[in-house]
Amino acid sequence: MDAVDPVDPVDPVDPVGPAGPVEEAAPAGPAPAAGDAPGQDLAEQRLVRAIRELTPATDALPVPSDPVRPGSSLTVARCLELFSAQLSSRHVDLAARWLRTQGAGYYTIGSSGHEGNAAVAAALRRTDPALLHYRSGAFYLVRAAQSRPPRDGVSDVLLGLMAAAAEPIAGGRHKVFGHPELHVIPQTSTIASHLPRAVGLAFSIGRAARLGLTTPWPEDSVVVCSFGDASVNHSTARGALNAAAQCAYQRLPMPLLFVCEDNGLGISVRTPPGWIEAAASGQPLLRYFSADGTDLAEAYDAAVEAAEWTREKRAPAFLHLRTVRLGGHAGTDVESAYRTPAEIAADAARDPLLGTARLLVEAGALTAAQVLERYEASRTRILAVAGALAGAPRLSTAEQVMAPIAPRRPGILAADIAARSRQLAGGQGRHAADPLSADSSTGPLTLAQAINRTLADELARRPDMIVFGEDVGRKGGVYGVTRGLQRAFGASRVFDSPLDEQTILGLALGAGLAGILPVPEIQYLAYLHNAADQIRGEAATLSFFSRAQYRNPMVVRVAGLAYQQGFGGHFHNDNGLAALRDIPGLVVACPARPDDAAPMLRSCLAAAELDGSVCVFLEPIALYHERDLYSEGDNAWLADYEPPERWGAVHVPLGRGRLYGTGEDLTIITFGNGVRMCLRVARTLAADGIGTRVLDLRWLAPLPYEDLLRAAAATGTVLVADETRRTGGVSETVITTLVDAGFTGRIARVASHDSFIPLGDAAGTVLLSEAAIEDAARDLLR
Ligand SMILES: Cc1ncc(C[n+]2csc(CCOP(=O)(O)OP(=O)(O)O)c2C)c(N)n1
Ligand SMILES: [Mg+2]
Repeated sequence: MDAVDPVDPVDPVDPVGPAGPVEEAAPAGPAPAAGDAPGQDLAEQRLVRAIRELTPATDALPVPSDPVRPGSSLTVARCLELFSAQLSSRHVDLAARWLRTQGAGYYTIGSSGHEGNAAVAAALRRTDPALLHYRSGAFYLVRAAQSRPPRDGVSDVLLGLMAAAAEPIAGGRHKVFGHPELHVIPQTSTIASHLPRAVGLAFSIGRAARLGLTTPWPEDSVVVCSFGDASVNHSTARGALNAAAQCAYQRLPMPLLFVCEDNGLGISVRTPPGWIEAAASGQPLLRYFSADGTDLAEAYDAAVEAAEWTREKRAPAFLHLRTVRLGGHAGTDVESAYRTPAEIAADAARDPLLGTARLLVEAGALTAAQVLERYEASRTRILAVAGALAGAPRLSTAEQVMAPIAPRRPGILAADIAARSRQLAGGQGRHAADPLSADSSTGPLTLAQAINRTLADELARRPDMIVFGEDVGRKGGVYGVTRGLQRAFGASRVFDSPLDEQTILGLALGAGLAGILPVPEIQYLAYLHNAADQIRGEAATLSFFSRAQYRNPMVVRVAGLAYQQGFGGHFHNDNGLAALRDIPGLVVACPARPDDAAPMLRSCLAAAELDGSVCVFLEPIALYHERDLYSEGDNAWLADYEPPERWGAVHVPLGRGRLYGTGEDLTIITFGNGVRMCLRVARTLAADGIGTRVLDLRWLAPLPYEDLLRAAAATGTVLVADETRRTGGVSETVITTLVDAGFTGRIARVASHDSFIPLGDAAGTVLLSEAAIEDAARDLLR
């Protein structure tokens, strides 16, 4: 991470899991020495001089309910309240830089110049979910003050930039704005990555109501989502704006207020003047509002109008707040390297604090001297709080840091599945229009049919579950895996999404927050990479950065892996899993056969719902419709669908493998397509008197650690047969796991080549083959 990233590197120094005890967190951070408090720098001196020169426009004293300026809906009383938050936000920024010099703070990206966002908070309800920009200090402080009872938002922010364990949302893991009671959902450093989630949340509030589900938010809520001007150019942002507009086009509720805080810069790069307006205005489906964000009255009026419009129309709006950035991008960024003194001075003259001071002085609500008194009183208060908190304990052990990554409760999952099994066996909850009962409930199923059947049964049991993606609705999936589900469960629960993987996953992210259990489909593994950050940076980190106060339950179904008989080329046969396997806490399931797919999918859904797990359910395309194992027509790759009363008995816990055979000579460890290949090789070897046992990992994360060690120890000779690539593939981890555990037997591996997969039969030249597995097995035993 570079020095200018919105989140300065946080020293992994100390504590808590969800609501963990702060007292246990040790050691305290350095406390600044008394008398170290900073003086006014040149920019502050300039501000103070400008405030001193302000004069009243009237001799009359206003009453609190008067407009602070004729024609504005911002009253004097409200303006005074918001000014207080603006002052606090500014002094928190100054304190952050001071704490940094004292070695007590780690984060100096401030909100200075953006304090106009106080008006946005004031224009919204305190229960409207907010996904905020990293310059949202004033917004956060206003929200905190609106809370019942009011919170001291200043302490929250200061604790955050100190990486203190007592910070209420991330607990010292990150500097974010967030708090469940304030309905502020924490965001990552990745600019624009929260916009798809915001779209998903705005969509899901309406969808949940339609499904009769309760969410943490009132049905008439508006979701607010803020970001910078440079971020508008990001394809993630453009995709989200497009998805919101497309919803509006279809008259689907999309109560989403996009707020662009346009300071004209992305670190050092100028946004072309007028670009944001050109890019965002004039779109009939995205109502554009604009205001000078340095003028609190104007910003408030525009924010009220935009929020009311969005709330009433249930349609998206874009509020363009023209702001300034005072100071460098972060404390470490020297802006004089890329801005002229005149540019810097021009922005200083538009300081929002000066703007609000002018409003109040001109209205006769405060004198210039009183403004300065408040300014200094705010400084004194914030520095006192900062000084008092500077010694706060930090995270100090890996266990403390990692506690919220992926809470798992296998016992509770198993009990839930058993209970559901009883419930369905008793005839409750099974959907009357079971889509498969006609054609496949009587005979053995393929992998695709088993997944379809399980989705049907789970949709019937879980009214909060939705299934969506490209082509999953009317067509029933490119491979027919969701066939019949829309007909059976309706288009509110099983539906086609726009062709944008970031939107699909963003929808899942928002739906999960709203209390829905989302099962998105990514049509091909190659196209997950197109949107991987929505899983990697968003879904998987939310629990970590919120001490598990927010979670992202989801089961992402991904069709993937190779061996589609001469079809498709690389993008339909992608075998790259490294980008998933290294994500902390992510569950990666890879069922090879129908009788594993059903219980594994049930386990993933239960884990998502009960533990908030983020699960990727990787479905080997080439096995979807496979029927045979050893010979044509043997139907040995089909399996009966277990009736509900057996679900408890056949439950597959996360991270448990499946062992085939009892051979004493060789253990082959594999997964996915490899399972079928290895079972065939095992039969060939058996004909030569070689006894083999085959372990199907089934779960690529978490790996079936115990099963793996046991299977390896049973023969002392291990071949890893890995259809993913030799570099970065699954076999690297399996072998390392064995070595780390002290396995001293013989080990070898066969994997696919470090190649992309070509079209047609040439694919076979780079993919793991049965022949390669057999050769490696014989070599190993030679
Ligand atoms: C996807 C991504 N790329 C790059 C960065 C590094 N970065 C952090 S902030 C920033 C500029 C953002 O500018 P803008 O959106 O205008 O917000 P501002 O800081 O000006 O308020 C960049 C490039 C990032 N955080 N995320
Ligand atoms: Mg900017």
